[in-house]
Amino acid sequence: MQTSNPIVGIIMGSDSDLPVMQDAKNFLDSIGISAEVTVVSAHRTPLRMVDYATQARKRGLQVIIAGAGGAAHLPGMVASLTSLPVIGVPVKSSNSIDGWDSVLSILQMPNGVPVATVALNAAKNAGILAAQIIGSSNTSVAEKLDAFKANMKDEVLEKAARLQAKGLPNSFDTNQ
Ligand code: RP5
Repeated sequence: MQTSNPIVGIIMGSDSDLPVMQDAKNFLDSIGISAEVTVVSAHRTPLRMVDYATQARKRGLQVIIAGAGGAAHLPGMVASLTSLPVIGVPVKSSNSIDGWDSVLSILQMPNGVPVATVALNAAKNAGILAAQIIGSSNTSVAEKLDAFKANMKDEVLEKAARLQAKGLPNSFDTNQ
């Protein structure tokens, strides 16, 4: 399927990362941000990685979300090749020891080459953060993010009300 004028690039080291990375695409779809999705491997296709990162800005991308597992060098290497913001998603993959390897490979970048690293497998947060970056200069996206946050607040208040309805003590809400 062709995505018209994608402004977010979602890349991952292998198609085995897709079950995690799909959450980023789903969130961006839900607020109407066009995103493309493909496989780019730092180790298996290094020249494709260089091409993707160096062409990203002129192709119209504004943010790159990169997910990988194990020796997860894709986000950091892409960040070294572009001045676009790069959000890294550590994936607990078949070649991960316990997930810490993926987290630390993406998190511990040297000064000068930041990667905004989300939690293990937290691709939805990567999608939200990408939208927030775009929303900093796009009012329509910002309004959708405000609605998303307001909805989260309502959900939490409903959860609190459900606990209270079970008779659990909650003097905080009772006394508001
Ligand atoms: C990493 O190796 C990929 O990002 C993936 O998380 C992991 C396993 O890849 P496959 O062996 O499933 O292709 O580079």
